[in-house]
Amino acid sequence: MTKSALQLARAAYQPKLPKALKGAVKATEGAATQSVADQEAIKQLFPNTYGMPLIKFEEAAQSTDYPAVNVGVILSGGQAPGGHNVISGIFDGIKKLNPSSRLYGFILGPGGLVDHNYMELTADIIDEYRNTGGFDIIGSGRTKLEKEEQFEKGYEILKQLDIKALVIIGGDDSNTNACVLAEYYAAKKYGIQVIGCPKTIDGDLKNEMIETSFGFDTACKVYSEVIGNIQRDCNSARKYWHFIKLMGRSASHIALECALQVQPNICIVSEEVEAKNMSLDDIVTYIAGVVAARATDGNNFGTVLIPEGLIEFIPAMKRLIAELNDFLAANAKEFSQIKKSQQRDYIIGKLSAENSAIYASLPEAVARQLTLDRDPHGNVQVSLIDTETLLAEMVATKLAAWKEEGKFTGKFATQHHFFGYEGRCAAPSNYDADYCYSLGYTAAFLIANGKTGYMSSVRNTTAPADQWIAGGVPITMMMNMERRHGEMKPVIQKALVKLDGAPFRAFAAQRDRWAKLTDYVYPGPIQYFGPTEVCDQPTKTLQLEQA
Ligand code: FBP
Repeated sequence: MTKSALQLARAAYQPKLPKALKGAVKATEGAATQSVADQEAIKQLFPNTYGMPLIKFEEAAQSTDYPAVNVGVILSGGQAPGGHNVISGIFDGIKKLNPSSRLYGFILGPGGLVDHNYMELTADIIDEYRNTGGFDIIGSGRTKLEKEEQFEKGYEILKQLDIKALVIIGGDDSNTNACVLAEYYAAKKYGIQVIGCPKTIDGDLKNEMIETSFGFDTACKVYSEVIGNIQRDCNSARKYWHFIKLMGRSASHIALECALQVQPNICIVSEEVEAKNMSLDDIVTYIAGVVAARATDGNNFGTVLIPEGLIEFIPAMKRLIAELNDFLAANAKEFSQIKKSQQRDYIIGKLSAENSAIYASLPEAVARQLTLDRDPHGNVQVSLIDTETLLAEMVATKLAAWKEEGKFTGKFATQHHFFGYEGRCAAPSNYDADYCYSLGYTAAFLIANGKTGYMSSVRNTTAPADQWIAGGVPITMMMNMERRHGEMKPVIQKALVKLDGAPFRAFAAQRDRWAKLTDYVYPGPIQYFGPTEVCDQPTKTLQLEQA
């Protein structure tokens, strides 16, 4: 494999570890835990893994002898910077505990376990991937591990390879499934431990015990670099409004973090839109108002950050999408026989009066996206909707009307961007490189201590790595019951942006100033070598939350 100069230098980087994991380690147990809600229901569904104590690793006076263990690892869902370091942390951790331990990777996600598609990860292979971005060491996939026959197929290969523990690196859904698998293997007394690791650039897998999901730090820094560059371009040419959509699925953490880093003129936060019951027109009016106000100062340029999931948080759009989902599911055949050119009118004629009016007001392309693109569960794939174009077009229409009325005298030319895939496989920042390696190393210790149904946890990460606190959190502790596909299911509670949280409050306190002034910040590219204040800063979100 040909390597860049940075890759070569970066391969030699030794990720930092919490002090407690460097020498001899002992596990201390806290009090019994409870799920965040629906305790009785969760307890009944997880009789073997409910109520377990929190685990904290501490320095021990003398080291323990551990038997060799074979461990399997799976990368699940969307890529996030640092996945390779989780794997190298697991590898180094199990080898430290017993050099005869072995690590197997299941190929292309949970499907690899079910289909018995695997490879042994030896020292040579691991060394090729240390501190690199991507999940390409074994690949990732989105197969859901949820059926008993999948668990049994998995058990066959785990038994054959004498694997005693499986680490699932994933987001909230994958870790929910890890917990269900841990419970299943415990109930069957198969002797296989299952440990989860918190991954997702979206930043929505976090709670009291999990400070952040890995990858959020690096991805936000990459997007902020590029937005910063765009803002400098924007402030140089002074002729475009840039509409920038940012990945993140439902939650607006990425958009909010980027806003805190770059100080754009506008950032929409989906959770606020929902809380204030805003309509699409309210959002458009707000943006147009800022554009018009800047125009009076002669500033016909600016930046607008838009979270990927916005559409689903606009209450009226949410109702429209829900009715469309039901209608199309029930009338799929009839709809498929309608000529493309007549589909829009057909839908307008079938929906309730309120939803029909909203649907009719949407631009042609967006209306089509809402009816055509469904995921395997029958839901609209919101990330495929060009919200940035939709908003820019609607703002242009509103400004044209205001111009007629003499309320807008400026110019309005737009550029559109969508940043998502650009950041998911970036070389992990020092924060993610260290955090991920520590998460993997912690997972090795959870395995050595016989734990199952736990998520690897590393906390206090705004302090120097030496002071980080490593341990394990029972996954059942993060669960509640939610309606999924018409049934109540136990799931890890998703963390959306809290409107009373410090990051949102910091943003809300400054946004009017950022709207009017041009006070852009240009973060520049991630730095891997250099002064610690340049290289090792955690996200603003984490700093504000932990302050
Ligand atoms: P995960 O939740 O699996 O980590 O995925 C994150 C994400 O990048 C979302 O931000 C985005 O909506 C989605 O994946 C895109 O999915 P895909 O990779 O299948 O295009």
